[in-house]
Amino acid sequence: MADRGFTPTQLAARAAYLLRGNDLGTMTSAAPRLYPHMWSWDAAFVSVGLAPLSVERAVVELDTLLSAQWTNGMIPHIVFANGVDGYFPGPSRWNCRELAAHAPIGPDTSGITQPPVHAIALQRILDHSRRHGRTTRAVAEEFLDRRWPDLVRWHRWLAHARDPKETGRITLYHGWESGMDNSPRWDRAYANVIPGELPPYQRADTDVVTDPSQRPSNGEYDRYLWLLEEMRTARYDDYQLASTMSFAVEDVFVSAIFSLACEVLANIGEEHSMPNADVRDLHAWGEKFRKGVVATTDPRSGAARDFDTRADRWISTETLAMFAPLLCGGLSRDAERSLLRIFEGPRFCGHPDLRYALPPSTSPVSKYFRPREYWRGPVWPVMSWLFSWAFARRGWAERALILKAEGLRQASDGSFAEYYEPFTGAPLGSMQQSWTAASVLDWLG
Ligand code: 9WN
Repeated sequence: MADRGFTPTQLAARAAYLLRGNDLGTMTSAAPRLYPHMWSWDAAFVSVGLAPLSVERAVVELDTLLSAQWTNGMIPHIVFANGVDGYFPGPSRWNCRELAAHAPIGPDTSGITQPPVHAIALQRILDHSRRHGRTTRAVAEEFLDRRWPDLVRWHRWLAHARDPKETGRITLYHGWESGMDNSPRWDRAYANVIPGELPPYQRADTDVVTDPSQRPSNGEYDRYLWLLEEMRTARYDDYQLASTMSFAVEDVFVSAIFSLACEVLANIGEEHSMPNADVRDLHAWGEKFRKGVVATTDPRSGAARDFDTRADRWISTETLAMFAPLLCGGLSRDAERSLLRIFEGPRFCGHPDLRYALPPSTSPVSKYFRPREYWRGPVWPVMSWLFSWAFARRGWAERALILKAEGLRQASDGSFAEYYEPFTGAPLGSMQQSWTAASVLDWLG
């Protein structure tokens, strides 16, 4: 499958080696230098990649993450590795231990959340465990029994605390919660975030990625840090955040992920005879959030939109977010076909100048497109993986295979970059990014 560079066997070996290198014991750093801690959605994708290597180790990864779950149900976006420095904002800037009533007693965490992809990881772990003997299967099943209530609590928190207006869409109070930090999706919402007096700070990311054009700007960082100040003032209280944050958007992509994750978890629950009431709730949330996603779409093109609740304005962008309904379903046949045509056509994967037929984070024809700048254009391998996994689940085997083949061609340079320049295929951002290796391992597994 590789068109140059490493063969699939070599690539799999290197990906496994990378994950071992990034393994801090009971957590895998998202990347060795830029992100030396555990990130929530990274950890889920990482366990997808660990599962074919060791079901036991994949379980440990999710266990570590869930041990940092807040008492209100939130899974925090960062679990800080003990005694590891080198990332800003670190534990003292968040100060959750002091300020947040729901923060865990054990590990230090950030005070925000990230997309709920964890049920996907659990499913992959259970799938792999079935290929093994009784002992490994028992490890996966014991984990499921033990952590089921926590996973349901996580979903319940999202369904309630993060849908205060009951729209069937998840509200975010920080762009970092979307995982697509500086996507053009958030530009207008961020324009309304006016930083006041900020405690002094020094970025650490630009020491690692020394080309500043690949990272968010200083102006963007001021806003990120200002939102953090607002959260500290609200003491990270769900109720307070809903009324006081100057950034509050309904994220259609996270909502679609949530809908599908609810269905995945409900199916696991059914298969493993988990409490009926939980399974019922999960299906109901799956349905409610699918409807919430579809309600944002253009009836003809099927393209989805985010919503800025502070400005009371829809956010239409030519970014990955417009494809949210392809993840969770629910569109009419015509709208779905039309959205697939956009995904595969010249505005995205079929753009004639692309090096690989993979979805760029922002369409190359959008006026906001920047080919090297973080979530404003580059291709993110883990997003290609997510779409290929979701397409396979929706029964679109051929489409899933194309994404996988192209994703592997892109990865065959062996850098396992965080993101890639869409036209040249140049690796950008952090090298040896864990979730890139994990995507490759799942594809090759
Ligand atoms: C802030 C770890 C994380 C990913 C996010 C990605 C980036 C952090 C940063 O790195 O965000 O959370 O410092 O830029 O945007 O999706 O989870 O890989």
